[in-house]
Amino acid sequence: RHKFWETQPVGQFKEIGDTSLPEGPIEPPTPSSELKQEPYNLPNHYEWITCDISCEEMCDEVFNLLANNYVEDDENMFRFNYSKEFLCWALQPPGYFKSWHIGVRVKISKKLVAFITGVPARIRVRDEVVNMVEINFLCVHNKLRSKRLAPVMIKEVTRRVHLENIWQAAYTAGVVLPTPMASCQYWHRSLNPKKLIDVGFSRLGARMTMSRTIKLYKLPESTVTPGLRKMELRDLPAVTRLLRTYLSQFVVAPDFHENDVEHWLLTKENVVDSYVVESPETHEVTDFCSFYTLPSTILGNQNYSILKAAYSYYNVSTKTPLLQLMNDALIVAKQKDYDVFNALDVMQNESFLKELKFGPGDGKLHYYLYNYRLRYPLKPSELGLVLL
Ligand code: YNC
Ligand code: MG
Repeated sequence: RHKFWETQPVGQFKEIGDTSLPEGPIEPPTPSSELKQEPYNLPNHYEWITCDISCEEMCDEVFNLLANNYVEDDENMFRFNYSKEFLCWALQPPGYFKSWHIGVRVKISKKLVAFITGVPARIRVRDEVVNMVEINFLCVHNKLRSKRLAPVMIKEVTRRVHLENIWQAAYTAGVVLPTPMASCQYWHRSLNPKKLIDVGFSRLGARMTMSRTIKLYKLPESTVTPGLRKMELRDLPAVTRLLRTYLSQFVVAPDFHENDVEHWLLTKENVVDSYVVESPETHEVTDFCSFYTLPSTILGNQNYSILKAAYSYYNVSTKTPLLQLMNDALIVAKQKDYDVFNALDVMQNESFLKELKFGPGDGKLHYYLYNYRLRYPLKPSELGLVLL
């Protein structure tokens, strides 16, 4: 039973397989005169705040809340450690609303104890582009769990999103809720196998020694594709064209314009890295690959405290085989001292995961839409969307 989610405009478990239900919005927009103008009530002693993430002290507080209380793996060995630079980037895309960066404080001590965010995004579903919010960074302090604060956080962000005339949302979670539009899996490619084994991220395979394992994951010192270089501002038109064409084949994907690509894909040191292949002959940009940087705190290890992870973001191959492009991405990540390269089985990623020695992770990442019904759940390969 989902006491909260049963009340929300999302596909319900009991509707699965009911092909008579139409695709599209589940409920119509509320007339603006009927929109709730005041915030939802919080338990006594707590207050809402709107976070100015560009303010250093505020960013520090959010960083600390998440670093200590955000997502962990099932065995509580690792916890996401989004950097401050990453948070500033993730929360301030073109057209963002400060009012969608929501915190909860203890009234007396002013301690930040909960957080949720939304950022605007145009997401295409089949042939319709929908203005949506992407919800992320929902976090309730460890000590305040299971008190039904999360539903209040979700209702408040929904209210504030509605005030901007937006009625649909996209989000991902490790937990199963009503009802995933797709269920994806993370795959991991060891770059620094010794450290990954030492910290318990991976295990030595059967009949494998450490030295054989290191040899197995060894990569060339330098990339192999002629013309591979960092993406620059001047590449924006070409990269946008490549991405738009590539993403058009998926059922659900972002509708990126040049200003979105500039924000989401232009390299930001230690946040997002993008590479293009510029043909040495024609100087045409023919391929593109990117990853973002999301370290994890290693909980309770004597020798290491941070796992440096790269996450595959958007990749487009037209001339360079995707396998070779991604192998170069691995080489770049290795050069930059990442310990592991992660990728979901979305888009065409399955075509290179096994061959490039990625191994399947445990646990799933479920993708959701709010107030938008799809008739059937999608295969991961039908999804063209990566959320942070
Ligand atoms: C979750 N991750 O099922 P029912 S992902 C959504 N997303 O409701 P309580 C979640 N709902 O089942 P706690 C959820 N996790 O009774 C739990 N729920 O109907 C539901 N963890 O609330 C749950 N961050 O406050 C149940 O639970 C109800 O104290 C229970 O708080 C949950 O950012 C949480 O994993 C996750 O900080 C805050 O466990 C807490 O446990 C925590 O009693 C560690 O809540 C960090 C963590 C989640 C990362 C993420 C995406 C969130 C999407 C939220 C939904 C957005 C909907 C669209 C809104 C805009 C609409 C428009 C227009
Ligand atoms: Mg709670």
